[in-house]
Parts: sequence; C-alpha cells; structure tokens
Amino acid sequence: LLLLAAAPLACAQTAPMTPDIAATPFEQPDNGADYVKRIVMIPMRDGVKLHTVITIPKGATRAPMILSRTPYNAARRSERNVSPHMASMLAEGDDGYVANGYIRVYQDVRGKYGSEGDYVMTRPLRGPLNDTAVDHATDAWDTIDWLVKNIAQSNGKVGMVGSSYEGFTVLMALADPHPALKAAVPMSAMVDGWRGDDWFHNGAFRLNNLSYIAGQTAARGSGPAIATGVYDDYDFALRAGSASDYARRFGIDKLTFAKKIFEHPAYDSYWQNQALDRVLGARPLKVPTMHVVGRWDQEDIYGPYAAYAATEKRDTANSMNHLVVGPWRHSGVNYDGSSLGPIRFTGDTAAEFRREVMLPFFNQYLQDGAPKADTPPVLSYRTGTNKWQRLDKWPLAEVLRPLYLKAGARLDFDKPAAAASADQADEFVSDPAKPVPFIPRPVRMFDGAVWKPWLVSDQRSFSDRPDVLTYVSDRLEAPLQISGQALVKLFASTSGSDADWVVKLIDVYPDEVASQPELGGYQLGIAMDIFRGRYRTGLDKPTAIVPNKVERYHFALPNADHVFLKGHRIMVQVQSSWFPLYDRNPQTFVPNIFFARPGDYRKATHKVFHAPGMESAVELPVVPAAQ
Ligand code: PG9
Repeated sequence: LLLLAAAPLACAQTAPMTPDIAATPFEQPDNGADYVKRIVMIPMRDGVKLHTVITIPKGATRAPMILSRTPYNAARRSERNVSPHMASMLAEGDDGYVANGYIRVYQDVRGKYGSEGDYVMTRPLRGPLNDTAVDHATDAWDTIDWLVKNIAQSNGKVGMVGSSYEGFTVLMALADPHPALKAAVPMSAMVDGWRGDDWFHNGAFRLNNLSYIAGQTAARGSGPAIATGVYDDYDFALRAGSASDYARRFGIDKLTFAKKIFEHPAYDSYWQNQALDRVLGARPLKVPTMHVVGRWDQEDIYGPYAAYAATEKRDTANSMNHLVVGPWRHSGVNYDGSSLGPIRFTGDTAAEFRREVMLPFFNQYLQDGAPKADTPPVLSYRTGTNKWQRLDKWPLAEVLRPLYLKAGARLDFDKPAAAASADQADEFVSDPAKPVPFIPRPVRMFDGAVWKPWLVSDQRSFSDRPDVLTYVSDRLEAPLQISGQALVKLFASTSGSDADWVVKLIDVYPDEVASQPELGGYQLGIAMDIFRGRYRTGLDKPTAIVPNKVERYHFALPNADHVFLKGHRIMVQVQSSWFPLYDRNPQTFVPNIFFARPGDYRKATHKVFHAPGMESAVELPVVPAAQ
C-alpha cells in the first residue's frame, strides 16, 4: 500500500504527435572524446566559402596543423570510424599526427561536397588556362591564412599532405606558398595527366577514367557508378567501341571534363601548360618537400619523379627537396605496406616510413623545438633485395646499357650480329577485335582488390600468347641492379597506319622458390608502359605511320630501383594493346582515336627488328656492382 502511494499517479506523457526532430539542435553529452571537431566555411578571396573539418586534440596548445585539400569529401575523410578517439576516427595514414598532437584539417576543394563555388577537374593555375582570380594555390593560401589566424590552439605552423588528387593539391599550394606553410609531403601526386599519370600514358587513354569522371563530375557529391550489366569489363569495353562510344552509353560524353579530354588527345598546350613539374620547376623552391610514390603505383607512376626532378634543380644545397619511393601501390603509403599481391616485404614498410621518416620530417619544421630530422635526399626501397636505401640523388645510374632483343626470343647485352634476312625481325598479328588484356580475364577493373595490386600481377598469362613477343635472358650468374628509368628503343614496322607499343621489363623468378613456392617461375613486372605510335616524332604532332616502313619508337619506362637476383632471368614482352585499361588503337590512322568508327579497327602485322642498324633494345640503367 505504502509503495503504491509513493508512486506518481501518472507520468507526464509525450504527446504522440510531438515532432521527433526538435527545433533546438540536439546536444550530445560529453562522450569523453579526446578531440573537438570544428566545421567551418572558410572564405576565399573571391567570397566563395570552403567547407573545412578541423579536428583538434582536446587540451591542445601550440599544436601544428596538417592540412589536406580533397575532392573526395572532407567529412568522410575526417571520419574513417565513428569513435571518441581521434586515432580510431581519422584515417590509418593519420596515425602519426594523432600520436604527436597535431591538429588535422581536411577541406573540400571548391565545387565539391560541402564547398561552394564551381568545380574544375584538376583546376589549372591562373595563367593561360585559367583567367579567373583563383586556383588551388590561392585557395590553399587563403585557407592557411585563416587557419593560423583563427585556430587558437595552433602554433601557426602548417604542413600539407595528401595522396593522388590530394597530392596534386599539395603541389599546387607550393606554386605560391603561404609563409606559414612550413613543410609538404605530396604522395602519388597527379602531375602530368598526359605523359604518364591518370588520364593517358604517352597518348594512350586510360578507359577507367570514364567512370572516375562520372563519379567526380556528374554531381557535387558523388556521381553515379557505371552499371555495365557485364561481369567482365573486357567484354563490355570491347562491345562498346571507341572511348567516346563507351562514354555515350552512360551520358559521360555530356560531362565537360570528358569533352575536354576528347578535344585534347595529343600533348598540346592544354596539357603542357598544366604539367605541374614544368610549372614548379620554373618557380623558386620555398618549402621543404618530400615527394612520395609507390614503386608499383598503378595511377600516378610518372608525376612524383618528374616533380622531384624538376624541383631538385632548385635545391642547390640538396637539403630541401626529397624523394621517397616505397614498395607500394598507388597511395599505398597510407595503408599496410607489408606486401603487394603475393610480393612480401620486410614488415609494414608504409607504417615504418610514416613513423620513422615522414613524421620526424614534419616535426622538424612544424613542432616547436623539435630536433632536426635525419632525412636523406632520396630514400628508396630497393626491390629484389628488399632494403631501404639512403641515397644522395636519383637516378643512380649515369649511363644506360642496351639489352638487345634478339632472334630466337633471346635477350642479352651483346649487340646482334648480322643475321639471315629471315631472322631480322619477329612478327605478330595485332587484332583490335582480340586485344591483349592487362590482367587475366575476367577483368574486374573497378574492383579495388584487383586494381590496386595489378602492376605486380604474374605476366606469365601473356608470355606465350601469339600476339605477345617474349624475349628472355639466360639465368643471371650475378645480381644485376637497375636504378633509374629504362629506355625503350624499338625498331618496328606495322602493316597498318597507326600502332601502340607496350613494353614490359620483367623479373622471372627461378623455377622454384623455397621460401614461397607460389612464386616459382613468377614473372614480376618491374617497369612497364605503353606508347601510342602516332606520337613517335612529336608528342604534340600525331602523324600516320607509313605501312611496313621500319621506324624508331623511343620512350622511357617508369623508374625502377631493382636487383634481378642471381638465378633469375630478365624478360621483355612486347605487345600492342593493354585492354581495357587503355583504349584500343584502331591501327588505321584517324584524326582522333576517341572518335574512331568500327570500320577503322583493323588487324595489322607488327614487326620488331633485331638487325644491324636496327637493333631493338631496352636500355637499362645498370648500376655497377660496387655502388
Ligand atoms: N588517381 C586519382 C586521380 C588524381 C587526379 C586526377 C584524377 C584522378 C586519385 O586517386 O585521386
């Protein structure tokens, strides 16, 4: 009875139709988070406001700031996981900043996600291609200016970091850096979209970009994914036809960046004027910079070296400009770097780099009173022997040594002697109706698990195809080190009037590998690339190939720092397509391959010569054994 009497007669009940989203903002009780998040719209000089997410460690004072500018959603980039702990919430690659008390800032670039303004893909700097008052250099400048004036917990020093597009925005900031920008680490940065980064490699277009363009430019947020309805991307792309036909199927031809690409198939002023290595090489080097790239970077394997080389000329004391190459895929520096595909390394090389090299570098310039870091001019993970190397310069090799493609599918350093005329060339039929896949079919180009490690995939599936020429050396009796860029020098002809040349420098493992049996006989790509034959006499001047005339095709392969170990063999594969990563060359010269018609795609017989005066070779950046 007593109990009953003490109970309230009736609770005040919430009326059923009370709005369930209150007019006053919800305030979460303190969840014990070790950070405070500030979300601000930072005004730029033209009045456009950029959405910026600032994560500040609780209790921070005089903390340095690390800024990334992204087209990939700053809110999401700042929150890998929902967590009260900054380390768990931020990206894996941000681990060191959290451990060292940094303030972490992500900003949406203008026109993307929460930011105002219009989006221009890889917006060129003010100049011949940009007649507005703003670019990524001014936006970075205005952002840093705001940050140092408004974030009371900061020490006024800012570093920039980012990979790929975010690496490109780091380089852009260096074009005219704010004085508070004290150190920069561009990773896997897109530098020259035509020569060898995202859009093209030596004029061959990378078809996977069509989906990227849809995802990035069909909407301010994320655009639609391409639903082909076909499991094997090879099948779909083959049926679609030219790149413009493929684009039309999904309305991508209406997106202005696709139009710009289709209007500029050659290396004209549109591409030349925005090549960031050229731009930065022409400006003073003001900010200590560490260029970082993965050895098997499947998206931007050209630019980071080019940007380093161009700016290195300005580093007269060899103390401000650094290059780091790890055994990673594109952006792999920010994830686990213990292995890539089946290739294993000496522990988590990426975490090791971030902890032992990048952080001390940032600390030196950004943390008050931090010691000088012991950063070498170049740090390179030499594959084959699998060891980090501290180097004074890159490339190491000063001369190139020709490795000749010879009759009988042989490869060696001796110049070919005069041969019977029947033996002067090897030939194959390149059929655009059956292009050589870049990875074994079914091709799942948009599946990250397939795409990310594809550059280390076993090349054995291709070495015995009738449309791939394969040359192989004897087993090496001593290790052979290459450190630099190999140069392809092909003497070749085609019965068509245009042709692509794909050349792959490969390390062939011994028949058995005791420590890892599945690597027995493995064919590991060390440096591989494609060249569109129409650009053989000038990258900006496409010209038809005279059918059956022997011509020279010279192009550089991506940088390598590799030891072909004793007992291994060196292999070179030559083929004429790499599909569907690269669009097909119709093999009939047309003004613009993007608009090739079905009848333009014709079979052709290609020949690679190894005769006196026509000695096809891959010139290797061999480093003498003592070095
Ligand atoms: N490789 C991507 C990209 C960079 C720049 C332009 C277009 C694409 C990236 O990973 O961001």
